[in-house]
Amino acid sequence: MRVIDSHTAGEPTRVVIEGGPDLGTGPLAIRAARLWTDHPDFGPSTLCEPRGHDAIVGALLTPPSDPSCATGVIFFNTVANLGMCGHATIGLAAVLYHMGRITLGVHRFETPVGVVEVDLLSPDRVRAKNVESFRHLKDVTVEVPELGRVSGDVAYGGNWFFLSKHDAIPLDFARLSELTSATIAIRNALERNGITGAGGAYIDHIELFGPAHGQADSRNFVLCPGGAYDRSPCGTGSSAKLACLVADGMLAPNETWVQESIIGSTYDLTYVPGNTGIIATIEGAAYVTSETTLLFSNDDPYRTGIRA
Ligand code: PYC
Repeated sequence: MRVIDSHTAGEPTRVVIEGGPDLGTGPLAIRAARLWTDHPDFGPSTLCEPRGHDAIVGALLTPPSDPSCATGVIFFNTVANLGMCGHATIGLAAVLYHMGRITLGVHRFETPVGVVEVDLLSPDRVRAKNVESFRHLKDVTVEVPELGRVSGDVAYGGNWFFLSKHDAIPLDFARLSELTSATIAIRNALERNGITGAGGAYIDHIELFGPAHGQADSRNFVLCPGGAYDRSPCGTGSSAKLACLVADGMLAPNETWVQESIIGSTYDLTYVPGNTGIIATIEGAAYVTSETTLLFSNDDPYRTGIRA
């Protein structure tokens, strides 16, 4: 299998350019579902140790159903698909440019949750226009045994998020393991209490906010599906954050919001109104880090990755 790796604001993406599974034809959302039903070992083989690690997001290229798109893409991590992925969209644009498949300028990518538009400003600087983001629930409170009462909003930015200003643990890089345990406890409590996104959607991302350490408007810590945290400010999570700010009347169209991640990297975000929510634009930098052929020996006991 041939892959090209990059990172966007510190968060890794692995684009599968050759050797991925055949998902057949049909709408991209159906093909994306087949990735785990028909090929359950593909994600862990490609991303888990010993060939990767659980923070990597995969991007499987597949033909688009919409001919105006440069490619179709299915984002996945070691445990599940992601509907959209902001950092991986930015990384994908940088990788396709590196491969000579796209030029600088505007291109469309089809994801299982809608078409996103990227503007490749330079070989490593990308502005990505996300699918529509919106707030679903405001000020939900949940009892978390390990933490007490935690309040936050439920919002969609291409994935489902619970966004909270819970400040018991400072958003410091040195507190990563406590932040990870706390956000896993919040996610479990939401599930136990039946708190979901629209239509019963599982909330698989938890996002905590606090004051920026640098010049940004805010700092975040984002737990991704599974147990990894986002090194970047999370494109879909920042879009969900903007939707909440806009719903509270705190951000005007085209005003820039700078979101800082737990490692101090930043995205510049703006929005325009959508049909019921907002269309967020995420601008950040991505760098190609390697071109690799992954090998899978039949004798290798960890052929399909090291898993719990
Ligand atoms: O940038 O949207 C994002 C993202 C989701 C999970 C990891 N990164």
